[in-house]
Amino acid sequence: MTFNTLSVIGLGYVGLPTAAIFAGRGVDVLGVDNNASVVEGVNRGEVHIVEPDLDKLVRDAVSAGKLRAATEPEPADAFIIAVPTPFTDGNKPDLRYLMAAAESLGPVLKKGDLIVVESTVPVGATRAVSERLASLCPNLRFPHQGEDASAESDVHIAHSPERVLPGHVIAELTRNDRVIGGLTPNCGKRAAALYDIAVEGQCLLTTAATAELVKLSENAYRDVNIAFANELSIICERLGVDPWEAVELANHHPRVNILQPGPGVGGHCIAVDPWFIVDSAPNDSALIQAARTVNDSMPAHLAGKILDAADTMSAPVIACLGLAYKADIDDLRQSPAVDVVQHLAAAEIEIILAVEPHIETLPPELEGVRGVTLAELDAALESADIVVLLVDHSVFKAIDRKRLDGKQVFDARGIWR
Ligand code: SAJ
Repeated sequence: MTFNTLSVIGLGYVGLPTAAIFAGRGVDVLGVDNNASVVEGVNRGEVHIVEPDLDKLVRDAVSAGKLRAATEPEPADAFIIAVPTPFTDGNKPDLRYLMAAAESLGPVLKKGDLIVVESTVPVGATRAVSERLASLCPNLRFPHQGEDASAESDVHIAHSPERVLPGHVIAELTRNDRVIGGLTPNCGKRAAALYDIAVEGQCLLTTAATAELVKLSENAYRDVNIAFANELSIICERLGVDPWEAVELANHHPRVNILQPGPGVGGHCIAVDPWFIVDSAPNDSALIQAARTVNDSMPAHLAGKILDAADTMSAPVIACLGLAYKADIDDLRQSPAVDVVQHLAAAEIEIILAVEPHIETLPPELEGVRGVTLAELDAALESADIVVLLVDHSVFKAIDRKRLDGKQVFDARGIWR
């Protein structure tokens, strides 16, 4: 079971680090992305995402001749699909990128190849990939078509969800245990042999459907737990109790571990994946749906409190510190902080100074929005009447509290208590 060549489809937050790590272990890796500027950048040894240690890993792999990139797949022993699986406006899984990636492999697939879907997908999607490819490659036998000892499939397909935490991707890619769900047991074994090259954690074998649900459950579990913390913070507010102190004290109990309340849940995973479960089981997922509603309601709740304060001032200047979806990263996807700023702008606040040290231009949602400008931290603190802390970036934790004197402060992350 040797893998001399690997192709990683999708060079984003997961695909690019994965490609670089396998290349670092001596595999000849081709990264495939339909964005030509990403491909050109990787071929120059450059990265387009902020992730600690990734730049050196990619630079070294490219200069060693082990990693290159292209816009179209080429034949390889194994393929890892790591493309986005967003949701539609109606909270339904959008599998267009996944299916397009699968279809792009049709022309290069051959007997003996392995395909691993790493993208987070609803239950049944890995099988759907197999079915789609079978219709494109009638001369090859695919795993959903049945496999026994005498008729092993020509192509092996498995799901092995990525579980890495942005900001810690390189360490987590190698150290985390991997759940590997083969469409057949043989598919699982082959995928485990691939990950053995790069992963120090355990490879835990199961079915594709179980692996799909496990990944969704992990993120839904976190979403539900954050929703508990957020709901508790609203209860605390009503009762005049400091929510962060209450959480900290409750967590001294040996079997209690409440997460941190905040302005809502963002990112491309936890705010999305629970919907994939809801879509598959709408009548059996009341708790998961309620958690989504609680977390999604947090930005409007916070904005309401800020606007109440703004109503007592004439022409207030509001500084919003942080636009990223969480601390010390540049990722603004589904960010509750952006949502809060949108609410303030919609209420016609004249001057909203958005401070986000990790970006150079406002995101599309705020670009050209009346009243909103991207500002430097010092200038924003200087002129603000209201300071809203939205993201617990290290640089904001270091702010001298005296600079907040005389200002109305909304600390949505509890860092200035
Ligand atoms: N958040 C809180 N309070 C908390 C923890 C998080 O409000 O106590 C908020 C964050 O500010 C952020 C959101 O939740 O807006 C999500 O952040 P996160 O750090 O919990 O998770 P992600 O989205 O960066 O990464 C998650 C991880 N999943 C789990 O921890 C179960 C990661 O391991 C997954 O690989 C990743 O989703 C993914 O790609 O699915």
